[in-house]
Amino acid sequence: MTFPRFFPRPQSETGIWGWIGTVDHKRIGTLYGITSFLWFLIAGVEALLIRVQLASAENTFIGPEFYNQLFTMHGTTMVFLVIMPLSAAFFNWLIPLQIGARDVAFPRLNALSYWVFLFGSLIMNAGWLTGDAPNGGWFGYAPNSGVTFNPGLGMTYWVVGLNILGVASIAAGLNFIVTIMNMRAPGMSMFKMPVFTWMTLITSVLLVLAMPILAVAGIQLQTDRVYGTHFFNSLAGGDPVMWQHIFWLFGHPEVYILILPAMGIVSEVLPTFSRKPLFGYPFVVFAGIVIGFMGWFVWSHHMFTVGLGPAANTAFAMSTMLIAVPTGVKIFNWIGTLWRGNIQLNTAMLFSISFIAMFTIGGLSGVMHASPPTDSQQQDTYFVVAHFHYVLVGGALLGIFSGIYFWWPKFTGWFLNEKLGIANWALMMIGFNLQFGPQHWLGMDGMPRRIYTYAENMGWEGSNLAASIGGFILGFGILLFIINMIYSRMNKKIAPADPWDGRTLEWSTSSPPPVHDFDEVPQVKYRDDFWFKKHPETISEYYHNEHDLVVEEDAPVGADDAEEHGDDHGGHGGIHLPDKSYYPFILGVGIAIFGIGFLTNTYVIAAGVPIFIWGMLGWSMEPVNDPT
Ligand code: HEM
Ligand SMILES: [Cu+2]
Repeated sequence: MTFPRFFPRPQSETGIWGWIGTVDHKRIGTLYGITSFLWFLIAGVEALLIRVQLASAENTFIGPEFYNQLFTMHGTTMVFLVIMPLSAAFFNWLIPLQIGARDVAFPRLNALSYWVFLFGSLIMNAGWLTGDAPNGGWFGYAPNSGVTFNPGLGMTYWVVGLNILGVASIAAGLNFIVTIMNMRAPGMSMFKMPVFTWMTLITSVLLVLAMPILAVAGIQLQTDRVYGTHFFNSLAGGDPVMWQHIFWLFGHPEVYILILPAMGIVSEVLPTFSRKPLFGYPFVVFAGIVIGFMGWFVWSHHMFTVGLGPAANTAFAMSTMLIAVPTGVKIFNWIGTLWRGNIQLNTAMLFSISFIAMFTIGGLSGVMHASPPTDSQQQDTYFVVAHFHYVLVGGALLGIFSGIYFWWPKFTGWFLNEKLGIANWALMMIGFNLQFGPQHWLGMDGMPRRIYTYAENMGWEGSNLAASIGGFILGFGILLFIINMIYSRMNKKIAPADPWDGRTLEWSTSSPPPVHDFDEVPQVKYRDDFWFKKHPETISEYYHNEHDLVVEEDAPVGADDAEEHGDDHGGHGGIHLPDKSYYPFILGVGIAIFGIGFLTNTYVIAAGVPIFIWGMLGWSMEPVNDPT
């Protein structure tokens, strides 16, 4: 059975329609990267506006209304539209390349994830255009986020956008789980996978389990706001504290969704530029799994001051302190990797080493507020702001920048400039520490979060001014990165396939890789297979155990094995590649219109439905490859 086609299937590689119809994981990765970088700049400007306002006491540059919108959208954007999709850009680009596959398991679903992410992000930000941007904080606490205290469309943009973004994340998570489980090159057993692939797998499992929880809270809030239900209204028998439980039950696994990809990145960069394998690979992997598991049992450390009682607080304090153990294990393994390594300090490496240091500071302040009495002093102060910026900027973002400098030559075929890179790194590090270091003291001194100004006699001006100057230095660091991209593109220094003497399979194919990634499906024998094949003399040094050398019999066979399929649809001589498709885009448009309906009226919801069904039916009846 076929579904009538209203226009021909996309063929062209280039032009706007080539991008809209693409199902190539590398191009989708690029789309994710560009889109989230643009959101990064917008959220950065929001942050700088906040810093201008707080630079001096009793400043009147920004009023309280606008200030609420700024910190809400800064946080929401950085979490959902920057760190998560930048990580997704790396998943997309790297996972098939690292496991020796030709694409992800479900290429069209992958395209759908991107389009849904794009539309969700636009809906969430649409409030800026109507002057009605979301203003209830990135955690959207009830009852502040309900219509009673927050009329207007602001938080409706937020919750509708969030619900749509959740669809993208769940689809992407499923896609990468299936890809990693089923599409690894022959010989690549689980414990021969690169660590970045492992961390992507764990992150994907967390996404699939955590995003539906957020969706529960999100749908409840959405119906509260749009249809007048009372999930979080205590007067009508609802419960505002329930929002906090559901949100943080999602929210804490979410922080690991944000950090695990960066941990995967530094676990690739550090060994490469220390010229030795990752120290304690199984420990790093198991620590990741343990973090992914224990992350589910700590959520109420965000609620120590809610009044859940001593039993609950004790339990969550213990679980929170425990989760620092696997985190510490990883830190020791990274340091162990550097130990006696033949260290090459380039931009990627500097970012990775800084990641270890900054993330450790953030982890330590985390353990401090793992103690409820301590936290009762720190909760809702700038101390917590300092904590999560050390883990998110000092951790996740530095890791991502390390990855950008490391894999840029692979993605583009040319290098980023090293001198500009090091200046970029130095400015970011100085600015970052100047901005967030003093916030520890401000928090200890009692400065609350989310206040738009403070009195002169509080003694907070010096630290706030320092933080604001730091913010601008950090901003200049980012500006240098942009200059670096432009400069390096204009003065192209061409990159070979394997510029860093890399360890994993992505370095075995050309830079940038061909559409079909690998001319021949790689055969894997070792962990860090590519490196050991280049340096066979080092094998005996690291593989003492005969068993490690045996290729496992039941190792999965690449699903795209050319000989098995032997078809020629992609035109690459026996290499199987899926054809392009418009349906993911159409389905994405349907979902977006459906969502916009909740912000406008029921007719718009109804208008979204047929487009949605059209996309779904067309997609399901469209063969992966048209018969030629
Ligand atoms: C050693 C591991 C960690 C521990 C023990 C820890 C502990 C905590 C605790 C107890 C809080 C609540 C503080 C309060 O509101 O009073 C908190 C807040 C927070 N943590 Fe961590 N944390 C750790 C690692 C991380 C990581 C890796 C991330 C993200 C990458 C992260 C992100 C956050 C965020 C975003 C908040 C604030 C949420 C908000 O109120 O807006 N933490 N952390
Ligand atoms: Cu937490």
